[in-house]
Formats: sequence, structure tokens, C-alpha cells
Amino acid sequence: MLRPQQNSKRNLTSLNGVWDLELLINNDKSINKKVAVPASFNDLYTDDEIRTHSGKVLYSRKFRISDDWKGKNIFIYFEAVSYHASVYINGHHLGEHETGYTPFEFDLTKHINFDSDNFLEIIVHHHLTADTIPQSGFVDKEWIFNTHYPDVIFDFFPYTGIHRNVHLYTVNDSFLNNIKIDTDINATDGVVTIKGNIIGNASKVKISINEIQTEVLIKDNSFCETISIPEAKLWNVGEPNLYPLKIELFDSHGNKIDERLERFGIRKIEVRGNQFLINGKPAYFKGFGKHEDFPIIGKGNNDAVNIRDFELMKWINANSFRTAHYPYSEDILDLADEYGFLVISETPAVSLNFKFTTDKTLEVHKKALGELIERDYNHPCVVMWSVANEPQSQQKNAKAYFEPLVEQVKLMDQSRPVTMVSCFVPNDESMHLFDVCCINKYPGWYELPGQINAAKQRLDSLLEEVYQKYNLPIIITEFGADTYAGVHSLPAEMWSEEYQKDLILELIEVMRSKPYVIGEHIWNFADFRTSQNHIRCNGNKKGVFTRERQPKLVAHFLKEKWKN
Ligand code: GCB
Repeated sequence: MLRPQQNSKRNLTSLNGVWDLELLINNDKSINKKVAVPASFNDLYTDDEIRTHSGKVLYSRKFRISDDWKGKNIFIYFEAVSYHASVYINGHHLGEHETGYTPFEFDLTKHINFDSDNFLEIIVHHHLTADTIPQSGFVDKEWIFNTHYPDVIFDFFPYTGIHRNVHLYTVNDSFLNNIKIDTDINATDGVVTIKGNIIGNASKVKISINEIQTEVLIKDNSFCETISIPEAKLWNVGEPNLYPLKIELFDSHGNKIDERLERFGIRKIEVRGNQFLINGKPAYFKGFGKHEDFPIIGKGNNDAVNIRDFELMKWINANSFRTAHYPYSEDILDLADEYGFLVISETPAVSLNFKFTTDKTLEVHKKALGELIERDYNHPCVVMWSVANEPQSQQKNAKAYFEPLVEQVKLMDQSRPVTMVSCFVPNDESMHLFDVCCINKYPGWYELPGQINAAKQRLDSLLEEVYQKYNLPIIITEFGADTYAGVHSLPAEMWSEEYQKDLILELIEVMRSKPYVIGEHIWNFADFRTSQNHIRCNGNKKGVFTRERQPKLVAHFLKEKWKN
């Protein structure tokens, strides 16, 4: 499956816009609303029972197709629907998709009307259980986060809806189905290997990278070609050199039947000893754990918000972020390629609890991981896969659970390291499986509240212990303090802008004193909405920026600290 694009052999149209929404509250009260796509529906209306609704909802709309599309195969492509989607066209059930952050598509060709309306319906179901990724819907008495409204076991609002673009597109009977781009470096040459497969019948592809052109015969519906680019301009942080790639598909009569325009960056990643090397040079991660979250649209993809976020990350001299706690939109990864940011790309497996996982949980997790790697493989910005955030990895069965997932990553992608983000080190039972140790710790906040000096000492000894135990390079993927913008205090006290600034800057000093620490990611880039509970006031306030994307005090100091 390839992300849809408009080109000389494909048509593309958007189904974004205003749709109809029907909710059934308590199985009897039906509510009908207008709804925006893409967006979460939760914050569009004024009723709590709609905002916190977690049952099924029905999205629907009509659309017409141009006669120009007659004779083509027509597909519908959803970039993401959260959590479960069941799709119908003109009353025919096309199929289903589970997990909320990766794309899926269906062939509509047989069911489409040309001279009248087409009626599209999606039943969207956000019901999380022990078997879903992420999990929710159970109570672990030993765990503190049990009292959320709406009730979830993670710390962000369970937004629901058609969160990303919906496209209709056409292809001919034979078309390019998948393309994988690998890059390597040989002295000053860039070495690019392009693999692909096709559906239908075709005889050759023509591959063009600027003025370099080559033709490759198709065998067993696939092709593979390696091309050297002399004096290659490499892709790296802040040096987002991208090459255009054109692949044209021809039938046995020499007619062009499909085309694909891609771009790629030449770069090589290695984890060697304590270091994370990009193009042979050590990289240090400065940046954030983020969220897809914004007022009114919730988790809906929005180009303006995405660009503002990248401009702020550039302004503050960050060089990287983690897609906490799920795969982000394809538009965000495109921007990261173009701005030259390093991305740790994460599956939606947040807060796994192995007391409740089942065979089905692991199966869904594997599928979500496979879909993520498949989707993001060609993005140079993605430098590491994260299989999970903060699982209960102090539990004995964590290792057995993660083994097949690490194996799956290694099978699908030999070019990138794999990590898991843990809050249980040094008691983590599974960290030995991974290439990099990612740690979430909140000294000076959840532990040792208000005590910055003691927090520094705690972090120092923890880092030493973790490094001794696992012997892996370490990224602190979360640390920080809730901070209500506008609250000030001298001496610095929790929740004030001064406390956030002092704590973050002091903890960074500890991290930088350890040669095996290869990154500092603050939690969070911006404030974000959570479920309601007694430790959150209008959501999580650990943002360096407010939810509206304005800086708190710490932002100005980080900008200085992250220069160079
Ligand atoms: C964590 C979680 C993150 C929370 C954060 C917090 O460890 O990974 O989802 O939002 O802590 O602020 O408590």
C-alpha cells in the first residue's frame, strides 16, 4: 500500500470536510450532529455526554465521482481513524481496521455509482479493553492511575474520530504497490537500493534520480535496483538534503501505466558502544516527547498547527522528538524530513499491563508495529522504532512479551535500532533486548517534589545504576514539571514557571555529565488535554509551550542551552 498521490497516472481527491455524525447514547437516545473531518469529535460540542462518549458513532457523507474516473480502479484511503473503523459504501461492507494511528484502504471499484450519489458510512468505535492497543478498561489495584474520567490507563484524552485525511484515488489495472528505499554510504558515494512490488502485469520500471536513469525488468511482480550517487549530499539533523525519486511502470508494449514520485535522504544509523551515530558521527538528541493535541480539533491533523510546531522546535534549537505515544500523521513525518529533525517513532502501545495482556493483545500490537514500519520506512527522519511507552516492564513476563516484537522489527528493518521507553529501570525485566535504553523519570516532581538538589542526586545515581546494569546508551525520554503558565514564585515552587525552568536546567546538567547519555527529551513540547483526575488541572501542564503554542519561561533558557 502506498500513500495516495496525484501524478500523471493517478487521480486523487479529498473527502475531508463536513460530514454527518450520529451517536447513540445509552442505546436509546440518538443524537445527530455535523462533524469535521479530520478532527476528534469530542471537543466540537457543548455536552459532556458527547465529549466523553466511548461507544459506537456513525460518520457518513455523500460524494459524487467524475466520469473521467470510469474504467479506473477506485480506492478509498484513510490515514487514521481512532480506534476501530468499519466501512460501508452504498450499503456494501468493505472491511474493518483496528488501532487508531495507521492508514488503511479499500477497493471501491465494484460498488461505485457514476451517475448518482455514493453514500459512505463509517462506524467508529472507541472501546479499549485488555486486548486492544492501547489497553484500558480494567483496574489494577497496585497502580495509582485508576481514577480517570473518561476512564483510561494513560495520561491523554481518549479522543475519537476520523483524525486524518480521507482520500479517493485511482490506479490502472496494474500498479506499483510498495516501494522500499534503503541507503548506505561508500566513501563519498551514496548507495541507494530501491525495491518494489506491483499488482497486475508489467514488464519494466524506469527509475530516475535527478539525471541518473536506469531501467529494471520486473520478475515475479517485483524489482530491485542499487544505484550509486557520486559526491552524495547526506541527510542529517539540520541538513535535510532530499533527493527526488521517480519510478515509472511500463507494460510489455512500452506504455506507461503507473508512476510514483518519492524523495529520500541518504543517511546511515548505527549504535556503537555508548554512541548513536548518524553518518559515522555521534548524535545527541535535544527535544521533546510530543502529542497530537490542539484545542477544539483534539487529535485531528492540522497543517497550520504542524508547521507552528516545527517552527517552534527550530526556534528553540531542538533537533528531535518522539511520537509519544502513537504514530503521528504522515504530514508530520514529511515535515520532519524537510526540516531535518530526528524522530523516534512509537507504536500506540502505551501503559501495557502484562497481568492483563492476552494472545490477542500481542497480535494487535504486532499488526500495529508492522503497519508503522511499513508506512514510515522511507522517511530519513525516522531514526529509531519504539515498541512501547511505559509498559509494566518490572513484571516478569515483560521479556517474553517483547521478544517477538523485537524480532519482528529486526526482520522488517535492519537499518534502524529499536528501543522501548521504560519508567521501571533499573527493575525493568526486558531492557536487555533493546539497542538504546529510553527512560522516563520525574525526580523533583512525582518523587522528591519541590527538592531540586535531591532530585539531581537521585537522577545521578539512577543513571549510574541503569548504565551498569544494561550497558546501553541512554536517552532520558521524559522529565519535567507541571507548570501553570502565569504562575510565578521566588523561591521557585512547584507549578511555577521558575520551578520548571530551574528543575529542567539542573537535571540537564546531570545528564550532560554522563558520557553514555545521548539525549534529553523534555516532557512535553506543549500542554495537552487529559482525562479529568485530581492530579491534572485543565490537562497536563508539563509543556514548555502552552497548548496554544506560546512559550513558558523555560523555553527562552532552553533556546540558549540548545544552541549548537
Ligand atoms: C509519563 C507518561 C506520560 C505522562 C507523563 C506525566 O511517564 O509516559 O504519558 O503524561 O508521565 O506527565 O505524568
